[in-house]
Amino acid sequence: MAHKWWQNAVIYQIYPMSFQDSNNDGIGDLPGIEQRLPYLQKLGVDVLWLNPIYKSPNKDNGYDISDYEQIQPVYGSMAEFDKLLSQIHKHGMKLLMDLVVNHTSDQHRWFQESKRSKDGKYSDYYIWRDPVDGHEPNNWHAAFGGSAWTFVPERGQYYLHLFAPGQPDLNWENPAVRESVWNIMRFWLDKGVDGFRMDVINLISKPAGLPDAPEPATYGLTEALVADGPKLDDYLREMNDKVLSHYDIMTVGEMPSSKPEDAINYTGLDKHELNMVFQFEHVTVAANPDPRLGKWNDQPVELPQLKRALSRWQKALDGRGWNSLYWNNHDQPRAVSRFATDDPKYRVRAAKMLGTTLHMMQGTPFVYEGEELGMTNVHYTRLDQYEDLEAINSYHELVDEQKVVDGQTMLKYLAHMSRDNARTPMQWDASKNAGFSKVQPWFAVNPNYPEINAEKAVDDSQSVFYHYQKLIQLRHDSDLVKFGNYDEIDPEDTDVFAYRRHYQDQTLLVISNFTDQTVTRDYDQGHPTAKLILSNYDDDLGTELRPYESKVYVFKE
Ligand code: TEU
Ligand code: CA
Repeated sequence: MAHKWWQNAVIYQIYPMSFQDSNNDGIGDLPGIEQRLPYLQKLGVDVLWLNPIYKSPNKDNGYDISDYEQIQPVYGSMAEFDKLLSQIHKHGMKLLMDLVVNHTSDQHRWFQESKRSKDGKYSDYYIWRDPVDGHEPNNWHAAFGGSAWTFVPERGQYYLHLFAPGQPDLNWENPAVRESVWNIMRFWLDKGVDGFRMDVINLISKPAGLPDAPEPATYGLTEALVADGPKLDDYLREMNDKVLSHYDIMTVGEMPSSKPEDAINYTGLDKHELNMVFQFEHVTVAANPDPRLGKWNDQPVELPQLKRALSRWQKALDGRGWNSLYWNNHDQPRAVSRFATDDPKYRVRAAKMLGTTLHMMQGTPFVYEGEELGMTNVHYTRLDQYEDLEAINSYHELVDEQKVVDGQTMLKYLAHMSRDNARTPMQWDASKNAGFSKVQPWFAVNPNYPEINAEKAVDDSQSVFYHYQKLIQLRHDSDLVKFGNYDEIDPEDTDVFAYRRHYQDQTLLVISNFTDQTVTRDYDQGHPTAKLILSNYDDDLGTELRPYESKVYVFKE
C-alpha cells in the first residue's frame, strides 16, 4: 500500500469546553482554539480533533446532538467555525470532527417527530418496541445507569438508548436514516474538514431480535452483545462508497469491546471501510473483578496485563491494518496518575516515560489536551465536585440503589477513574483560573496549575512539552518509527516495558522502567552500533535503569 498522510500524523485532541475561553463567559470556545494555534504548531502536531461542537442540550457534554448542522451557540457562530477551519489549514494542520450517529439527542427534531406517532416520516428513525408483559422489551442496561429502554406514553412504546435516556439510538436498518447521516457527513466535508472520529461506531448494528444479555445484565455485557453487530460491515462499506471515498480524508472509529480481528476487518488495507479504530483493551485492564462495578476500581494496573493488551494490537495489525495509539482522552483519567505516578518527585519523568512508550509504537498517536504538560488527576473527595453524568449516576446506582459498594470506597473509585479528571480546564499559565478564563470556569481548574502549566513548560527546555515535541519530530523523520514491525521483550517482566521494532537494516529498542526503583536490565544496549536517540535522564548508565527512566536506541545491522 502507498503510504498515506495520516500514517505520518500525530493528532491532538481538544475538548472545546475546557480548552480556552475567549469571551470570558467561563466556557471554552472556537475563537479560543484559534488563539492557541501557534502553541499547537510549536508542539508540532498535524491534525486537531474537536469533541462535538454542535447544538446540544449538553446532557452528555455534546454527545447528545440536537442539530448536526449548527454550532453550539456558546462555542461561536458558523462564521467563526469557517474562520477557525481556514486558520487551522493556514497553520499547516488539519481538522477532524466528531461524528456522533449511533444516537441523537432526544431534543433532535427527528426524535420529537418520531415519538409523536407510529406512522410519520420519522416514526422509524429510532428503535421502538412494544412492552413485553408490561415491561421493557429486554434486559439491556444503559451506559449511564438503569435500563436501556424508556417508555413513551404517546406511542405506547419503549425506545432504545444504550447511553442516557436523552440519547436515543438511531435505527440504522432504515435506509432513510443512513441517507440522513451521509448528508450530515457531506455537509462538513464540503466545508473542507479533513475527516471524522466516529463515536461508538461499532454499536450501530444491533443483533437480530434484540436478545437478552447474559445476567447480571450490566452495561459491559450489553455492550459486548451489541458491539460489532451483523450489518456493521455493510453500513461501513456503504458509508465509504457513498461518502468517504469521494474525499481525501481520514477516519477513526471508536470501538469499545472490539478485538484485533474486528479491527482488521474494518481497517484492513484492502477493505475500504475505516482507516483506524480506537480499541479499549489497554484502558480496561484494571476493571473491577465484580462485573456490576465495571470500570470502577482504584487498583494500579499490572504491567504484564497492560503490555499484553498493547502488544497484541501491535502484532495483530502489523501489515494488515493500522493502529491508533492513545493513553488519554476525554473519557479516561489522566495517564500519568493512572499508569505511573503524579508524585511531584517523579511526575515529569513519568509523563515523559509514558509518552515515549506509546509514541515509539506503530500507529497514529493521539495526544489529549494537557497530556503534553503531564497534567494529573484532580483528586476530588466529594460527590458534589463532579460534573459528569456517568460519575454521578454510577454513584447513586451502585451506592444508594444497589448497595454493591459503600460511599467512601466509591469516592475513591471515582477519584481514580472518573472522566471528570480529563475535563478540568487546560492549564495555560499561573494566573487566576490558569489563564483559561478571566471568570470562574464552568468546571473548577485543577489546583496544581501554578506548578503545571503551558507557559512554564514552554520556558523550560526540560519540560514534558519539549519531550512530546521530540517524540513528534522523531516520528515525522523516521520510517523505522512509522513502519517498523514490533517484537515484545519479556512480557512477564512486572517492572519494565521493553520492545524492539525492525525496519530494513535498522532496529529500534525502547526501554521504560515503570517503577520508582532502580532496576538492571540488559537488552544489549551496550552493542557497538547502538546509538541512544532519546532519554528522560541527562546521562546513560547502560543496563542500569533509574526510576521511570525511559530510553530509545537505534541499532544498525
Ligand atoms: O464513549 C463511549 C464509550 O464506550 C465509553 O468510553 C463511555 O463513554 C464511558 O466512558 C463508559 O465508561 C463515547 C464518548 O467518547 C463519550 O464521551 C460519550 O459519553 C459516549 O460515547 C456516548 O456518546
Ligand atoms: Ca467562552
